[in-house]
Amino acid sequence: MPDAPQPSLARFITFEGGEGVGKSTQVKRLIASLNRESVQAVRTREPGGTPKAEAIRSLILQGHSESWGAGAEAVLFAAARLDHVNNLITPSLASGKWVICDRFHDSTRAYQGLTGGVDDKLIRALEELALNGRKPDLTIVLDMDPHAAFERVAQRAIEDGMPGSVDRFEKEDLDWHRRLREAFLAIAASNPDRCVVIPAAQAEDALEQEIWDLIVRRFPEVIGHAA
Ligand code: Z5A
Repeated sequence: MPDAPQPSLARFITFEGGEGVGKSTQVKRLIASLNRESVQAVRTREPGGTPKAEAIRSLILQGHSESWGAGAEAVLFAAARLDHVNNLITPSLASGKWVICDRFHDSTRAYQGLTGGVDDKLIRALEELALNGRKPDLTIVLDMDPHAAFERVAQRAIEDGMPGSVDRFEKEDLDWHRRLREAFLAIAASNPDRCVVIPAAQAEDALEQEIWDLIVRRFPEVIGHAA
């Protein structure tokens, strides 16, 4: 009799947190670390990741949907997510590739739900629809004071030659961003098996090492050098 197919060891990891906490930087570094261990990994982001989801990203981040309200935007994020899950995340995991995603469903809960005031029933219904049974194996919540994170974002804009350029979420005031930070911490506290909060106000190398140590602890079976 042929051997039964082995379950894929590919993992789905999401990064969450406020603006400028270093998610994109650490997503790239984690992919490089996994590749060094001969683990194939796909880097993706939300909103986005597939052509249709990227089209929804442009609509939202350029502010065209702002006047529709947080509820309608939550639906748009979920529509983008459904396409992303079905056409990129699930097929990648099925083919044995890890998926590392810069933001996922916790961002809808934090931004549109807990901070934006969208009813929890709608948030839960959208999660059920868009995730299609697919939950992250691990969510890393990068946490730091939003004021310090803003300084990073402002510095990046200067380095990119676009001082003062902000997208529509970055325009919210500091108090709003403080509530957003609390929202991510509350989500992590409610999902202790899935979420790990890591202080992000540390040097990039130190943060990368802390994240890698966590990955090796969580998934020793798939990291070549782990005991
Ligand atoms: N959104 C939503 O409302 N609902 C949803 O369901 C989803 C999203 C999925 C996406 O924008 C927006 O959509 C987002 C939430 C909303 N709101 N905003 N804005 P985005 O993807 O463009 O924005 P972002 O996710 O906040 O990304 P970001 O601003 O680029 O932040 P980041 O990825 O966390 O940080 P970074 O790009 O890695 O680093 C920022 C700068 O700091 C950069 O110059 C780095 O070189 C520097 N950096 C990074 N790490 C360090 C350390 N450790 N020390 C010093 N400097 C550092």
